[in-house]
Amino acid sequence: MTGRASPGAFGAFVAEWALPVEEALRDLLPPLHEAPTRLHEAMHYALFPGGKRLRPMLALLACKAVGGEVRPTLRAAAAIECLHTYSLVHDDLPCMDDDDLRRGRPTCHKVFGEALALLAGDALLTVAFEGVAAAGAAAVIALAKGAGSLGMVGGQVEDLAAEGDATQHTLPRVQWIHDHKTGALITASLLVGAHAAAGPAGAPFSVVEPLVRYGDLLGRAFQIADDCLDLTGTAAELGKNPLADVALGKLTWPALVGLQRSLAAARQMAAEAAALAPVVVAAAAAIRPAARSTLDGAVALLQDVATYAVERRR
Ligand code: GRG
Repeated sequence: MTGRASPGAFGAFVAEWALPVEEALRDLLPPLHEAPTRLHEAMHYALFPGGKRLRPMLALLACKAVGGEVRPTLRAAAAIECLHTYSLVHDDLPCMDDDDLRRGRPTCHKVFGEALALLAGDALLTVAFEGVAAAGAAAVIALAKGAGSLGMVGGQVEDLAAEGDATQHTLPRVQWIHDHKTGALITASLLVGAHAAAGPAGAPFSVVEPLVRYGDLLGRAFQIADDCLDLTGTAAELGKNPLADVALGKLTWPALVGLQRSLAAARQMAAEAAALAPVVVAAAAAIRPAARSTLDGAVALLQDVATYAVERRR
């Protein structure tokens, strides 16, 4: 993962797993030369080169944090990135946010046309469920719930509805939208990793509960930081057009309380997430005492990624 703030243990973790994630993505995707080639080109175009690959890293990190083997979880982690990339492709469409720049390149529909971009998104969503099946039924359910109408898609619906409607512009409303549009998939990524580590029965409630609390705070902090970056970042840093939220009249934290208070809120939430890191790891250690030595480094990893979520520049 590139970008200025990728500190400490998490930076090292990303350096270790970035290439295997790329390999798992290529493994999961249909090859470019397979018919229908234009569709597969559009899928590859949207995925490579990627963005930060945060969600697959979160899945791998959660797997490690609950005492699992990271490598067998790569396919499920790659699946989450496919699903996330579908959401970006659809989010950029003219009927959504209508953007022409993503990950430093023209958006998928600008290159392949709207119909093919829509279908490439559909195919990325579908292949994601093929990939996550490797992590077991609990992981599939977690991903479906996080990505569906009660999660990401539901959040997107309300995000669009709030555009330009000042009556909806309140902090509880923006928080709800962030929790669903962004937080649900971030939490689901962690859950996929935890369920993959746990085997067929999935992770127990004692692990899931603190992990969900951690993920929800991380997701909130991440999206507030995203709203702030829309105001302070450049197209070169972000790989997408800055000031897009302002242009669309989006409901954002900075629009409601200003940039400085938003950043302070994001940092506070990241600190609260970081404070939960030992709780998550202790819950994992309670059910897997044998894994205690590998769990030692996991607290720092979970804490570093919380810092990264708010201090990043892209
Ligand atoms: C079903 C027609 C249809 C559309 C769905 C689900 C959806 C459209 C949109 C999802 C909502 C969305 C795009 C939320 C934004 C979340 C977010 C902050 C995305 C950017 O994530 P990063 O910064 O991006 O991790 P990279 O490029 O680094 O992966």
